[in-house]
Amino acid sequence: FAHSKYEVRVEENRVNVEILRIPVVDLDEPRSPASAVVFEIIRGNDDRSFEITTDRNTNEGVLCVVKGLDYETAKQRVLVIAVNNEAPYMLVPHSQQVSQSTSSVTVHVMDVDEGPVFKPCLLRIDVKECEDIGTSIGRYVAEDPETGNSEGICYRIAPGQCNWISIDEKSGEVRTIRVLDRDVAEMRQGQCNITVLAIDRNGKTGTGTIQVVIQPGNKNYPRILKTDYIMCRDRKPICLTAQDGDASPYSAPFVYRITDRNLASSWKITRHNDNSVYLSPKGDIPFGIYDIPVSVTDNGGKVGETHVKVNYCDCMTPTECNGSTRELREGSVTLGIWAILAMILGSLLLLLILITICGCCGTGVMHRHVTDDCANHNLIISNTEAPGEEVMDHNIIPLQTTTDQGGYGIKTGDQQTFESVKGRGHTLESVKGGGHQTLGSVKEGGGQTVMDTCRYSYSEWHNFTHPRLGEKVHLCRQDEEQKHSEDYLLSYHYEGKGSLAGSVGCCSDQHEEEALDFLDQLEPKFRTLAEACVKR
Ligand SMILES: [Ca+2]
Ligand SMILES: [Ca+2]
Ligand SMILES: [Ca+2]
Ligand SMILES: [Ca+2]
Repeated sequence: FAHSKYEVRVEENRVNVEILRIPVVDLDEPRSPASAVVFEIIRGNDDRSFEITTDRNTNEGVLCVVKGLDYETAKQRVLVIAVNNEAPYMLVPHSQQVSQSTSSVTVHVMDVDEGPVFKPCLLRIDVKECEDIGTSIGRYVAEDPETGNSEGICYRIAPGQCNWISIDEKSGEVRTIRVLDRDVAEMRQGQCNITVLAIDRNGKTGTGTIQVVIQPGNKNYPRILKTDYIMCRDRKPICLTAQDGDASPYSAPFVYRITDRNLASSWKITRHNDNSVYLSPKGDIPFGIYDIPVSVTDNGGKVGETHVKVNYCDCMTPTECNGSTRELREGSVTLGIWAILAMILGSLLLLLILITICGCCGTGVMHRHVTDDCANHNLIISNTEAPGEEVMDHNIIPLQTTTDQGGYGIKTGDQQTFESVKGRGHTLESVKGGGHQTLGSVKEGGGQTVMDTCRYSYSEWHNFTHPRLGEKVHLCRQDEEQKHSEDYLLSYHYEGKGSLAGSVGCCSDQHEEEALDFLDQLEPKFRTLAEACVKR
């Protein structure tokens, strides 16, 4: 070493700065391993704040600060540095050991005004759930390193954080500014880290962190969810289960108790598990509805009372247990849905039959005695807003005939009757008046026109309708494009298989009444059809 003592100055808290270069003198050949030197700090660097390296070009030792020094802890540091060659010393036999060359370095740490320091830098504060707003939950203070106390320091909460707490500017006291509740969406995590600033007189700041942790509280009392029960003659115990919105330890295990003294003497509760119990009658009790108040206590001591309604009944006749219990109410609702479905299906079936009947009569090849009764079977399709009985037959005078997409209109005073070509082909003429109903059907198929009328009961009607039917037949015959004829042929839908009657068209094959026995075995949906076409 050129010198045995060095003194340097460095500001506190600075890191990775070179503070000293230490030259050495070596008489060995330069730039050889014998002259290359290695420095070592052999004392005063227990905290490893310093490091020394060798500059290969100059063979100087370079002393650096690698960790911030603290003026308040130590104002100066004294290091002892040793130097060696990379190559071991070659000792002449019987000579003295070469003494190691050392040098001491005194490092003076210079004071810097620093911001206040929180102790600890992270403070955890546990808060019970649902405490009142403004509850003091702790104190968080910082010290100014220069003064060693908290005087003159003011505290703030850095903006843009969870808005749960406030800190007193002077005292550092921490209070809640909201009701902390883990059920609130933003508090579901149950904790939040909040950065707090401390500012000293000179405006230097230091930061610390408060970790607020919401401890679950006993907010809810347990309740029995299902309260309506039926108990039959077999007296099978009822399982009561309570629920509590809290987490452990403010939830299960629950303690159940019948709070009504009279009922407690006739009913008993036996434990099933932490959550549920069995409720059963103690001795012989009469059938009837029992309203049993049951209190449930959670592990935190919070009590909730629920009324359990037990319908103790014979269950031999189901109606006996009806009406007062939830299950049965639900059952009847289900039944209601099926009833509605059945009604809809029934309506559709009725419509189907109606269409089929129209089709059957419309074919006109059914040489059955279709009496005037046939008109009573759903065949009157009329938009009539009829005056009814008082309108006499002779009042019906054709005033106006319009052709509108195959439909005719007949006006009879205030009474309007429609003759309509319905669906894709069957012509239905319906006239209603004075309680008399008549049906006229016209069909054209494959160029052949067949006209069939159900038997007219009244000659007046015959006189009136005959010329009109003739006109209609004439119109049908005029249709040479077959388009209309096709329509007539497709007068009803195929209704599936399985019927003994096969199809409605089979009616045309039956010329004798005796051969129609199959009508007795028709499926229900064809029965009305059969009855409409056959007067039995
Ligand atoms: Ca310091
Ligand atoms: Ca300082
Ligand atoms: Ca300061
Ligand atoms: Ca609870």
